[in-house]
Amino acid sequence: MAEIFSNISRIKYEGSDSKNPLSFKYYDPDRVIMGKTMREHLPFAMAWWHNLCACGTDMFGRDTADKSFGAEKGTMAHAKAKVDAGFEFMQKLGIEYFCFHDVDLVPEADDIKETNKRLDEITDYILEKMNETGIKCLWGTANMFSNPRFMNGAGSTNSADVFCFAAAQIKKALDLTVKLGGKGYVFWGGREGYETLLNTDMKFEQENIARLMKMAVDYGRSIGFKGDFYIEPKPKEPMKHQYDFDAATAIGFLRQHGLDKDFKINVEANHATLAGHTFQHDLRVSAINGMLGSIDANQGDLLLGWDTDEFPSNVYEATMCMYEVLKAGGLTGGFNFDAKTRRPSYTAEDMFHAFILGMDTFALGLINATKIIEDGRIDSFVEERYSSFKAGIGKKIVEGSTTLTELATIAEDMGAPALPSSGKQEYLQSIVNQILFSGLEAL
Ligand code: XUL
Ligand code: CO
Repeated sequence: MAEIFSNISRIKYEGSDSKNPLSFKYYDPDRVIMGKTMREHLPFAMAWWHNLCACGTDMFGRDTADKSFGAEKGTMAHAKAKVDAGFEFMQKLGIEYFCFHDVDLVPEADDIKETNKRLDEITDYILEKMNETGIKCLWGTANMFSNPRFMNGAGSTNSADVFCFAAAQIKKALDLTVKLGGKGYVFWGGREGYETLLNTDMKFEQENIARLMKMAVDYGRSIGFKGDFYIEPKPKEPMKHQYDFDAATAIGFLRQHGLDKDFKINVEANHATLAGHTFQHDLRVSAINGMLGSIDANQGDLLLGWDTDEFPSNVYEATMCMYEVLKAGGLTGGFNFDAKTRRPSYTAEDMFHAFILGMDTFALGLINATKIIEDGRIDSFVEERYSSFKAGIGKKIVEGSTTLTELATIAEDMGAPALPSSGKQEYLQSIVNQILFSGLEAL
């Protein structure tokens, strides 16, 4: 088989002084940090759809990138060429996982039985490549948003026939995820939402989504799927309002329907910011509920109100992300670059630059987050900030051994309470800067 990215060799760690564009400056897979290698801390994944399928088309213009990989598009030969390209790409970058939707892998036929045959054939080929290279599947999913039949959603559709079709796709995608040894299975409810409440029975739609998810869990467990199911929240786009608005909403839904033992959250940075949160916020919400599962590592543009799916370059965000991940004891999933190169970055080399950027950004995030934790000033400040609840009446409140009446009496006897201690936000922000940029004085 001919090399596809023949002018690019394996990307190596060369350190921060290197000017070689095709090298890692910070991602050093074998470097040990807090008892684990960077590779173990950062199980990176390639998103099949963006990296091997998306060619730069947007609402106003057609493809800029050529991802035919030497084969005619829309054919099984092209599906195989994408596998060849994908595995060569991952090997050259040292990416250990991939994520896929069913329809990323093969051209969809009119008849689902024919699509499924194609999926069987391509996953046999993918499995061969996995065995040859040691590359693994992070998660699989079914695309239940592109085909016009899903215009009103999949679980939330008004058509029982479409609901059946969604079930068939989930069943097959679960079969494939198990076949490929995937660690997780994702539900991103792209069209599970509404355009107007004038035509929508919200309660019924949400109950139907839960019914579909329950059937998926039952089926998955029956075929030996031991991994996590994930909801990937997103507040809008393509729908005006999506039911899995953010981590808190999705967690409430999972608990309401008894799905919380089987599901965790797949937090996507750009989705969190679309919901009006920071990336760190949705990570924290997931973590404190024991549901931080996996991450779609990308970033948005805060000046734009849509999902730009950029490769992560923001070291502050990556630092706070890794701070949350380290504090939560790591992920059960991994870091999937659900990201695409910008439309004018259309060359094969740009695909490598993008992953180098993303991987180096998260390596920096990991190094910085470790420094913040080892420095300890932030954590001890937060600890100290709540110290009034460690003794006296504060302790009684936490232990549940007081009453509203006792507290009211204390308040009445105290006169005006002293102001709470300062939040010291600016001081804490300067600690973060000091930790991130120490060493620059050597210039
Ligand atoms: C869309 C998105 C999806 C999911 C998988 O915004 O993030 O690609 O990650 O369906
Ligand atoms: Co995503």
